[in-house]
Amino acid sequence: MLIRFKGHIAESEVTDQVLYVDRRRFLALGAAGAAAMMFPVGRADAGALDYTKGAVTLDEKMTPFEAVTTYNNYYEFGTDKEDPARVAPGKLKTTPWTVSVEGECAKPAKLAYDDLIKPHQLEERIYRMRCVEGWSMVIPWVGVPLAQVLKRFEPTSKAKYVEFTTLADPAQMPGIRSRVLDWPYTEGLRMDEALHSLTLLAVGLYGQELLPQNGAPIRLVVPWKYGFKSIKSIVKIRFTETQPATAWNKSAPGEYGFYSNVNPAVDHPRWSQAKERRIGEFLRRETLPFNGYADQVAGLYAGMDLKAQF
Ligand SMILES: Nc1nc2c(c(=O)[nH]1)N[C@H]1C(S)=C(S)[C@@H](COP(=O)(O)O)O[C@H]1N2
Ligand SMILES: [Mo]
Repeated sequence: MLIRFKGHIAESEVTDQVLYVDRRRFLALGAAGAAAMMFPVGRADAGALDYTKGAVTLDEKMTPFEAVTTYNNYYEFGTDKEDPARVAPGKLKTTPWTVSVEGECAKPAKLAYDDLIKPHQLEERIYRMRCVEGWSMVIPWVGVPLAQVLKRFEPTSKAKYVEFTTLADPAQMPGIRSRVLDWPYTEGLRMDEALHSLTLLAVGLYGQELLPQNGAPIRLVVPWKYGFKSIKSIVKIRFTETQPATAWNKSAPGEYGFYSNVNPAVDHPRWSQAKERRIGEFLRRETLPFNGYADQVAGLYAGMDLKAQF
């Protein structure tokens, strides 16, 4: 049956693909064993990074590199999970890369990747990631806390939010011919969320530079929010006084709010959010409030009705 694609779909609709990834992981762990884990497909294409092991870690099994880099959402390269890994590496040109930092700040600037990132010490952060579709991964990101980067531009007292924008180049991104979203992909955070110590500007995973399908060369990682807040391949960061529009909220306002905190008590209108499937596992687990980061972030939302401000 051919159904019109409407955007995100429940994990239960894509189980075949999940199991496919799982089967490949199983094979990788068999005969090839440790070698496959240390040198999985794709690792040779990207550069090794200099980073320190961060203080933030997680006592959960990491999702294999193979799954993290082949089971992706990056609609600019197509809406199937395998499209980004198949299409993005040959199409997305990540050098040179410039990020424009603008809006309510004393020191707006357009900076090349090196000038934006190199002044900072990179660290590894192992985070649980939860997609709104109902699947999750554990990913060892490499990056710099976003707060450290933002402070260099001296946001003014009017800066209440930060808006992020992904590249939107039809020559590099065949997926933007489809009108599934209103391009460019944009996202936003409240200033206190952006400055929270868990919020990461990621440039790598598993110790090496991000591959195009994961949002090279610079993407956001906000582990207590649904995955779509973690915007990829950022070309613009803008400080704003008012709440910025976001791509998913514009496309389906009844399904995706501005906050999008992981919340098992608030169902998506088309499916439950109570459980999730960790990629590589068969049984679903309970989804945790704020994706398990409630101790660190719940205070940001004190006094808010999280059912109304979903
Ligand atoms: N520009 C852009 N960023 C994006 C997306 C996208 O389609 N375009 N998909 C989001 C969604 S739905 C998820 S779950 C995560 C997936 O990140 P990963 O593929 O690196 O795991 O990226 C997010 N960032
Ligand atoms: Mo997602």
